[in-house]
Amino acid sequence: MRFSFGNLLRQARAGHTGWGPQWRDAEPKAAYDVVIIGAGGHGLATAYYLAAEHGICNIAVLEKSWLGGGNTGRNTTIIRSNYLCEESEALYEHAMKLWETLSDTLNYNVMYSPRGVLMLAHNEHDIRSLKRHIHANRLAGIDNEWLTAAQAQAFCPILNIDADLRYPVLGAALQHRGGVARHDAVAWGYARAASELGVDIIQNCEVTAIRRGTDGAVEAVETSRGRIAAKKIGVVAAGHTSVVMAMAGLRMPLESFPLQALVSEPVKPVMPCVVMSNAIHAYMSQSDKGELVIGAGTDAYVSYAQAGGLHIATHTLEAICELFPVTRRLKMLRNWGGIVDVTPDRSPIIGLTPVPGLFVNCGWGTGGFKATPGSGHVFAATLAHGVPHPIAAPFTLDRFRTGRLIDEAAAAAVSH
Ligand code: FAD
Ligand code: PYC
Repeated sequence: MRFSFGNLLRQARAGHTGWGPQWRDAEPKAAYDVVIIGAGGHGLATAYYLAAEHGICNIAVLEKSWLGGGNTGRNTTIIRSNYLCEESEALYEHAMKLWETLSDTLNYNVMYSPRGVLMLAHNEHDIRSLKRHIHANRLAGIDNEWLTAAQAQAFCPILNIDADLRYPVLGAALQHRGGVARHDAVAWGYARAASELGVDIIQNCEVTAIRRGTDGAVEAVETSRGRIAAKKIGVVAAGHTSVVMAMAGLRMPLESFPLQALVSEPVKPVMPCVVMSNAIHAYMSQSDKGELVIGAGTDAYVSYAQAGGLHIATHTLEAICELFPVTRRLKMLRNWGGIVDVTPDRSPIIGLTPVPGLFVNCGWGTGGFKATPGSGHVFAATLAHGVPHPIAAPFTLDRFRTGRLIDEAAAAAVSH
């Protein structure tokens, strides 16, 4: 649903009178069919699809702080499906298709804007890697095309393609259907829609322990607001997955890193698309408020600090000023960080665990926002049926034992 006064009126008539949180804040009950740990976009989407598509509504989504306050509210909202491996193409394309109708599905404007994502090549290696992705994507029916430097500049006129740049632009891959959405609207939209279907969303409720019965299966969680029983638990606690899974005695193949971003003061529209560069660790788009949204690579060291190293932001801004000289005199308004959990093959883990009743959805690293609808959709089916949804099936925890990895290091698009 696009913004229009007609749509506003429709929302008002349906009892949704404003822009912002309108879900029901619930008190915890003693027991639920399913407990989801983490009220980020993925956890809320999972709860919504469980209720909407599988008829399971006796669900609690437990959040240690405020809804959407984790990576969902901290990311730079880039959406694309130009990944390399067939398994990932299926997953991210599934999400992309859901994005296209998400505002209608949720009756909430998530401001999805497919304005095009341009990924720059600065050296021979980048050219080969991006072209390999383009060929793989086109074989799978996913749009992605090669542009010369001049064509890239025609698509994004403020891009500097001078040959004497430190990292000259030699060409770019363009996914036209890629773009951005409004991150907090995604969290709020899923929260409201799930809440309307009877899901309990419980904020300020930190899970501190996972209890297992004599058969080893999960039976309850201990929280800062008391014990809650459940036969099925879904862990969707990006950045802290290892901590939560350790409560059930499981060690995860994950490392947690800070990833940071910043926004400039608002200016008139200057940036028509998203531009990313893996080689120089910087990317930029423009929000609907006019702020230039700029992102950096991860810190080099593991940490749970929700802020990245200042030297990383400085390096990113140097690169941005070189690529987009028009930004040189802009003031930066805000800088923040989130904690991303990264797997060895840079692909997520979605599915069952060795503990009966315990399911996990994690390891999205620097790139899980784009997957939010698809991730929630396939994880809900997996939780409902107790077997992996076909699209989720390759993304097992078990692949780190069997060696059937899904290497997406080059598609991750942000240095990590
Ligand atoms: P979160 O939104 O982090 O939700 C997890 C929730 O679990 C949190 O709210 C947390 O408080 C809660 N939690 C943790 N422990 C507990 C506990 N013990 N009890 C209860 N609750 C708990 N991805 C893209 O696709 N495109 C981008 O442009 C992009 N840019 C990014 C930029 C930055 C700066 C960052 C940090 C990330 C970026 N990402 C991007 C990655 C993306 O944000 C994440 O992969 C995605 O948002 C993860 O969503 P989630 O719902 O799994 O996690
Ligand atoms: O996955 O596209 C992405 C992304 C961009 C910035 C951070 N992640």
